[in-house]
Amino acid sequence: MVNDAVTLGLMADFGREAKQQGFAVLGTASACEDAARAMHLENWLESGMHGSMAWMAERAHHRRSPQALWPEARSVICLGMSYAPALDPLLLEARPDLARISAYAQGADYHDVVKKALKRLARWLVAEASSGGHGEIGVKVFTDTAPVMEKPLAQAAGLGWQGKHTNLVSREYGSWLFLGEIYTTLDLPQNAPEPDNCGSCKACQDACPTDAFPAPYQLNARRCISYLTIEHKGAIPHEFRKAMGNRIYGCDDCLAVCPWNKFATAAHGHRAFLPRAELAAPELADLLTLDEAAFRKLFSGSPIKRIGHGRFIRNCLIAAGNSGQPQLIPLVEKLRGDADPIVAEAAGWAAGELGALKP
Ligand code: B12
Ligand code: SF4
Ligand code: SF4
Repeated sequence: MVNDAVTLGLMADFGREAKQQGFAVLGTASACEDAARAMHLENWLESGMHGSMAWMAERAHHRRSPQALWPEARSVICLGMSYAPALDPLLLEARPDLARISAYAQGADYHDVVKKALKRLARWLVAEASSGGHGEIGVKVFTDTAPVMEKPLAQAAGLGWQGKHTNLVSREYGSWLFLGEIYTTLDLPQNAPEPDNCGSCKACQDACPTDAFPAPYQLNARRCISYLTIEHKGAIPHEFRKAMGNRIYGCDDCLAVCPWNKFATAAHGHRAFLPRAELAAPELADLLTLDEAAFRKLFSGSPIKRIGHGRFIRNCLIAAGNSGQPQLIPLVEKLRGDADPIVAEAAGWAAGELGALKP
């Protein structure tokens, strides 16, 4: 039997190791089900707010709690890696000739960076637990893609709270944390959950260009530009096209306006997420000329490659239609004959929008 002091010592060493692996913050939560959390997920799915993300519903029975996914799990170690940007992500709003790529996607793909760091840490934990007398322990690591409710778990582990925009906000690292977890069979002491510090603020809700929040703490993904540009496969619904402006991949608006970000500096950011020069403020004209091979080359190692060439060009065409830049017309016209009907339709719309500017 291992005593509490040994476990606390192990976790103190683990904390140091996590920092070495690039994590800014960590905490521990229970793997048991939380009824309110599971109910909110159920309500959200029942109301269809997940849109076409069928994978959210398909494994909802696993997503509802850590033990539903892995009954042997006893504790969840939640970790956050910072990608705090050096520049305000809203700066490019006034530059319709340039495309806006969300801050999280201007550097390396976090799925790769966080997953690798989690695996290294999990291996360290297994080895140290074994040599420290805990015997053989089980671990599983996750970031983003698994059926795990990462934000409420991180709140329970004391990393921050779910703000009214639904993302986790940290007192120290603001809105700019990627989340990852290690589920383990180890019984670990738990952190106190972080209380909600939003107060009467509603800056994030007011900032949303598509009115995607039916109520505080609830997001209708079908209206969210992040969903429309990344997850949605068909034509972009007309009602959201103007509001998308020059955002071609994701959206940072509700995060960027959060007052808690004044404590998050770029110095906190992991260097893997420093913006690649060619992705910080790309010219729309350059992006519209990318063919499939050039798209793959430019976005190798970036999360943007996941949406594929067609969806990417569709997004750029919406931005072109919103740009008021008649010099883009020849590039847009060329894409009207594209074999992909979604691209061809978006090109037709953009040409109409730009043509309407001509006398
Ligand atoms: C699906 C998904 C999306 C969807 C839907 C987002 C959403 N809010 O659900 C879309 C595509 C829109 C999206 C967008 C983004 N995402 Co996303 N996404 C996810 C994913 C895969 C699942 C989230 C989920 O479980 N949603 C289901 C809902 C029900 O859960 P929830 O938001 O936690 O809801 C809680 C509250 O809203 C509350 N609640 C619900 N109803 C009610 C009712 C009342 C009355 C109350 C009080 C509370 C309440 O309870 C729920 C449970 O606690 C996670 C990864 C993961 N596995 O967790 C990443 C994740 C949330 N995304 C992430 C990021 C970075 C983003 C973007 C910022 C990317 C971008 N810049 O474009 C945007 C942010 C948009 C936004 N405002 O949320 C990060 C967030 C990190 C953080 N610090 O929080 C995550 C955690 C990925 C990661 N590993 O880092 N995302
Ligand atoms: S990411 Fe953009 S569109 Fe989505 S909820 Fe936030 S502000 Fe609204
Ligand atoms: S902008 Fe205001 S309401 Fe929104 S998450 Fe930040 S503190 Fe909370």
